[in-house]
Order: sequence, then structure tokens, then C-alpha cells
Amino acid sequence: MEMTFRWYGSSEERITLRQIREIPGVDGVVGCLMDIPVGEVWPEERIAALRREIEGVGLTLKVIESVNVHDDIKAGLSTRDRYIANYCQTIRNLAHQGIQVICYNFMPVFDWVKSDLSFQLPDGSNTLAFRGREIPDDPNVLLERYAQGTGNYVLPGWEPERLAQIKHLFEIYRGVGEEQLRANLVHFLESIIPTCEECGVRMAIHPDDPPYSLFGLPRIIKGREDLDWLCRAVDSPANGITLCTGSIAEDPSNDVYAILAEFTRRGRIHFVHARNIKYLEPGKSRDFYEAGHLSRDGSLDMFKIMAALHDNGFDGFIRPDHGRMIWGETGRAGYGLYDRALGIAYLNGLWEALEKRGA
Ligand SMILES: [Mn+2]
Repeated sequence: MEMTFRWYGSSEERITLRQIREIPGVDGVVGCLMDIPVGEVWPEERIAALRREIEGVGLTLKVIESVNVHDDIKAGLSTRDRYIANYCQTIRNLAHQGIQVICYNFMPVFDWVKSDLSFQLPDGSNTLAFRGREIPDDPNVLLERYAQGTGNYVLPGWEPERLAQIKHLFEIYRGVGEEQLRANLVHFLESIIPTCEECGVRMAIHPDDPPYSLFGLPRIIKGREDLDWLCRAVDSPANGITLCTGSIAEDPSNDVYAILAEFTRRGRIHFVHARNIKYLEPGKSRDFYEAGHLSRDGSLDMFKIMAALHDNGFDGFIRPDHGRMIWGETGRAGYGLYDRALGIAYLNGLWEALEKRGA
């Protein structure tokens, strides 16, 4: 297990690499190049510069989150071939700089969706939340809310230049149902996995967040059956999963512990997002907020989550997923320093207990 921390780059962050280095038990940074437009090749010299910067403080750069997939690929447009060729070149450039795992998702139009970016908790902290009745029918209303609530931080997956074309994006998915989206994902994977195998990179798809349809858009990575389909559709260890415990558990009918155990055993979980969520009305709705990592603060048993990984031989990368905003910190919603650092300390503690107890 290698513990990592997501970092957006020195021009995008107030959090410094030195601060990350001081968190006990962090091995590496999960990096990205936020300014490369989706679909374009990531230049190797830019990746090399990022790597030098990170290695300069004694951390590693082995995981990228995310190399986003152009919507022309997801919607299956005839223009997709150019973007697929670019994606393959990006994979080669990343591999050349020592990258082992690439996180991506295959969600149409939107990356993750939440209703609240600063949901107030009784302890005074705030966090991301999803309340179904607060999700507007018109996605533009949500965009407006995000524009006001992000404090000038660009949210990953919600880049303004992309969202400026939201009308166009909805149009290209007209007539694309789940079956077509699956076919488009298989086409993408069949085109890129040989390149990954050649250069030793593993792809790791992030589940849909939330794992059900919103705004009438199709969703295809929602639970155990979808992950099983994915693994069989292109049967290579290079075709793997970012298992996000929070996203999977956002549908309470998903058994997150069994899914972790099964796909770890099958050697397909290359990267884990460890997150606890708290259901707001258990049994009544799927509404939740993102809790601190501690088991007793949320609805998930984080010891059971770490045990499912440990006892099935997990040897991939893991990071705390989103954290709350605590101790007066402001910054990119979900990506503060303090609560994620506490998450790391806690997850590392659970792991040490599991190691010493023995499998
Ligand atoms: Mn996640």
C-alpha cells in the first residue's frame, strides 16, 4: 500500500508540497496538469517538470488524477479518433516519466455532482453534501451555484471552458443510452489498453458519482455488476479500477466491503479513494454528506474497508478522498489540507493495526 495525497500544482494551490511532506506516512502525490485542455497531449517536459518539483521534496509521482476523456470519445463521435491518438501519446509520455496508474472516469458532461459545497456540520466544520431535492432540474442552475461557491478555485471536472459549452454537450449525448455509452467505453479501452500494456501503465476508472442517472444522462459504472462487466469487456490487468468508497456507497444497495474484497482479489483495484459518508435519512433517501474519515463519524466502517483491502492482498495506491473544511481553512471544496491529513493519519493507523494483527 502506498499512501498518497492529491495535489493540483503550485499555480493552483495554497497547499504546498512541503506541507504534504510533513504529513506522517505520505509516500507520494497524486498529480495532474490542470491547464492542459481536455483531449490534448500532455507534453513530456511538463510532466517531467512536475515530477522534479515533487521529487525535490522527497515525495513520488506515480499516479495521475485525472487524464480526462474528451466528450467526443464518450459520445462516440467520428472526431474521437484524434482524441484517442492523443490519449495514447499522453500515456506514453506519462509512462516515460515513471507514472504507473492513470485515474479517469467515463461520466457524460459532468464529473461528480453535489448539491452543497459547504454543508454545515454541528461541530462547526463544513463539507460536501448531496441532497436530492436540492438538485435543480436545470443543470445551469447548479453551475451558477458552483460558480458562486468555489471561492475562485476551479473544481476538477467543472472547468469553466468546458462548461461554457454545456448546451452543446447535452446535444451530443442525445440518443446515447447506457448501451451505446458502454460500446463507446469498450472502443476507447480497446484502443488504449495495448499502449498501456506496452509501457506498463494501468488505467483505473473512477465510479460514477453519484452512481445513478442525473439530468437524464446515462451512467454505466455504478456497482458490482458494472465493474464485473468492465473487467470482462477488456480482460487485462491494465484495465482497472479506482475504487472510491464514498461514490460506491452513495447507492446504499452497493455492498462496498464485498466489492473491495472481490476486485482486490481479482487484481483490478489499482487505486483507492478512502472516504466516509453519512446518510442523512437512512432507509428513506440516498442523501448524504461527506463525513470525516473516522468510522463513528459516518455510515461506513472504515476498519472493515481497510481490512477488505489488506486481507485480500491490496498493494496499490490509496489516498484520503475529500475532507471537511476545519480549523478555519478555506480553499478548494473537499480538498483542504487539515482534514485530509487527519484522514491519512487515521487510515495509516488502521493499516498498521491490520499488519500487526496479521491476515
Ligand atoms: Mn473519489
